[in-house]
Amino acid sequence: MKTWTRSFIGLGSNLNDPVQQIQRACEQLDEIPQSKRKKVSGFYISEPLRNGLTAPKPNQPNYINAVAEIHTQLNAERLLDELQQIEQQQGRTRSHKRWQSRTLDLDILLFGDQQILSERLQIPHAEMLNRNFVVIPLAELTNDLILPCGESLQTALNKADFEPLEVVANFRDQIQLGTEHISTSNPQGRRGHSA
Ligand code: A4P
Ligand code: MG
Repeated sequence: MKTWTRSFIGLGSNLNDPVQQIQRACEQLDEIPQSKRKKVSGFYISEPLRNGLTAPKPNQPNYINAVAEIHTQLNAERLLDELQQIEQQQGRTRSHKRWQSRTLDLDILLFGDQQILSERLQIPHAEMLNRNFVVIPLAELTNDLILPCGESLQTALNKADFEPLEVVANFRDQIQLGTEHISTSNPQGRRGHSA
């Protein structure tokens, strides 16, 4: 029997009705084979990242960011394929320019307790602990997470002293987890698709 991995996905959008884009993307996460969406954070509004401390604020709209927890039997590269397909379906275009506005960006933040560095993937996501729009929604979903580096998410959050963020919407059709207990690296999905 294949094992289940708990993964956290970062969602971001700043084009074409971002709240709607994130809502749709969360619904699409449910369609990924051999996977099950479990929880979605609130939808937070955040200013576009500056490319360096002294750089001016980029001339682009604010972002909506959220984090979703999914459990999957796929490996990380297959999961990335599925996420990129969802980005494409929602009109994501890519240019050579870094950090361009986008209808949808889906990043794998964490994949169980795995540390991956390949041509296509860096997990944990390289910048996640520096970004309030990642750490704050992630902490909303799980308060006892130990990162693959051995540090707790709570410690990382306390150290960073982030600017607070405002929740502007919530995911409709939130799944309640109840008292189910799941370990970080090898969770048992409640109703995963069969392999
Ligand atoms: N890739 C490597 N690791 C991963 C991973 N863990 N998850 C590779 C997903 N992809 C990963 O990504 C480029 C390549 O990264 C992929 O082909 C994949 O193989 P991309 O989505 O095409 O490009 P990108 O997202 O523009 O690049 P980058 O540098 O990853 O940007 P970020 O870090 O995603 O930042 N401001 C706010 N407020 N909120 C935001 O969400 N996002 C960005 C983009 C900038 N400013 C923002 C936000
Ligand atoms: Mg990306």
